[in-house]
Amino acid sequence: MGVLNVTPDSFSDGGCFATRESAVARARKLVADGAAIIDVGGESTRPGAEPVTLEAELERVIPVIAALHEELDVLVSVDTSKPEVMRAAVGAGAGMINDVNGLRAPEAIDVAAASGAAVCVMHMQGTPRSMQRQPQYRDVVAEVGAFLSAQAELLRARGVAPERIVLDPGFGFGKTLEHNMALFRGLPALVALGYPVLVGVSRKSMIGSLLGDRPIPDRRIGSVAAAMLAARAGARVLRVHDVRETADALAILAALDEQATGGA
Ligand code: HH2
Repeated sequence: MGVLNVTPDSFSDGGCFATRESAVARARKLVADGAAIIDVGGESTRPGAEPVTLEAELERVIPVIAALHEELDVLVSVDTSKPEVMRAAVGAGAGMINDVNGLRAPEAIDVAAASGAAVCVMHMQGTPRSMQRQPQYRDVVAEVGAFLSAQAELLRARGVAPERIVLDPGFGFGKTLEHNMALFRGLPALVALGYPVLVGVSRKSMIGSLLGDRPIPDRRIGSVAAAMLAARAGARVLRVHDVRETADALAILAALDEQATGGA
């Protein structure tokens, strides 16, 4: 899954793809580099980010989603927590709804259930504005797993087929470095819940911290290494900014890793 932020303020690439033309060109490159899904977001969720109005978010993402749907043979995902944006995005051709709020708004469940789209349920403690102030868990893997299972059950009770559901522990969303590391090591337990797992650690502060406070432009290799380890732990979708580098790493993993190829 390649990240396409059509925002002025995303943490690593804000303002780079804010016009429709630059966004479509970026998506074309991500697909050429090996992305199977393009995740289009119009609201930054970086820690401390200010919410965006419905009108602004619609204006940013809908024309881009419609253009991608028309021009590219790729699954388009909409990264939003607003039910109205989900509905409009699906109408414009999105085949996946990616909600960092984990479908907690009852109307989001309604829209997702009616849409026929795939749904990514992500865990977040708090809201982007406040989430990094003092995240707390007794057992982060168990608590995140329980939330994701409960939301998946809600979706299934509304008729969403299990193969349409993807779970994501939400790295960096209301988690300290220790929480993120525990979750990463706990990925096999989340995979065991029985749904495809999505991992998004690309360029995030977790990678920067593990490399000794590395600035964002220098987190690429660390991000690729983490994506590769996530795949090895059973993650099925990797949400990344650097698609080409990640695809190369996964090709090597698939060719040379006994565990990844089932010993073949
Ligand atoms: N991370 C970000 C945004 N959306 N969605 C899912 N499912 N999982 C994630 O880990 C995830 C996500 C944050 O990254 P980015 O989009 O690059 O930054 P910003 O929120 O500043 O636009």
